[in-house]
Amino acid sequence: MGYLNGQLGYRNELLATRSIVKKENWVLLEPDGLVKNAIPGYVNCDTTILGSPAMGASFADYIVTVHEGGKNDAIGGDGIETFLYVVDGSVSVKNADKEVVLVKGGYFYSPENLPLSFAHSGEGDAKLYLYRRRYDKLEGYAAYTVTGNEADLEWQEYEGMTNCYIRDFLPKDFGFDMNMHILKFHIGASHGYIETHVQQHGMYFLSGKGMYRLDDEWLPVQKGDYVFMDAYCPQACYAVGDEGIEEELTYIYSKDCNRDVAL
Ligand code: UGY
Ligand code: MN
Repeated sequence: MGYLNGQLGYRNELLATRSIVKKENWVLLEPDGLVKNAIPGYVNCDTTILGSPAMGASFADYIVTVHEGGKNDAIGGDGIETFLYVVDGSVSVKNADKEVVLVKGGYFYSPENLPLSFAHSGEGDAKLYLYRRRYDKLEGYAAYTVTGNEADLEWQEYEGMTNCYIRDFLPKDFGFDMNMHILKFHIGASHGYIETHVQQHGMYFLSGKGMYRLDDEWLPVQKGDYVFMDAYCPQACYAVGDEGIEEELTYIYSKDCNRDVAL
């Protein structure tokens, strides 16, 4: 079953997809073709696993549609850190430290020793982007619960360019072994150079359209797509579209940080 479009049965067109999987290099997943994964603990939720170790990622990423009465009472803990971002709708979220109601743009980071739970709230379905990863401990430092709404985070000019901006979700603190960010490109904006770095990314496109360079290919991407980039995958993009009509290109992405190479 095509999960996000709910389409069943034959289609009029020839079978086709924009999804491409190059394990241990990069992966592009378009929404059409994603399936529901039955995962213990999720009640009244449609859950799709996007990034995972099966493609080379050190983390797992999910899109979760939370229906009325939907919940999960325990995600993470036991060495697994969790980051939850509300793409749409509303959920209540808590761990042993904090309890909040999050709306669109809301986020919650729960450290490796604290399982997190969420439950549907408000009207209509909620849509969550969820990240889990085994925490990389560092002697003398610890991560802690962080929550808020991205609308309250400052947009910073991105690497000296005046038409692209970044928001960082987690504090600059060696207690954190990863961070989540949102990048926003006005139409026509781009990265200043093709990045090549050791960190991996899982990336979910929130709005707009772009041409993304992944290794040695340029690929069209748009709202609803998911991209995984493995270590050292060359990467950059241009935001495209008709100014005034199209939305800016924005995506939320994870990046590991603050640790030396394990040898
Ligand atoms: O932070 C980053 O590495 C980010 N600029 N990468 C990316 O957008 N592909
Ligand atoms: Mn990057």
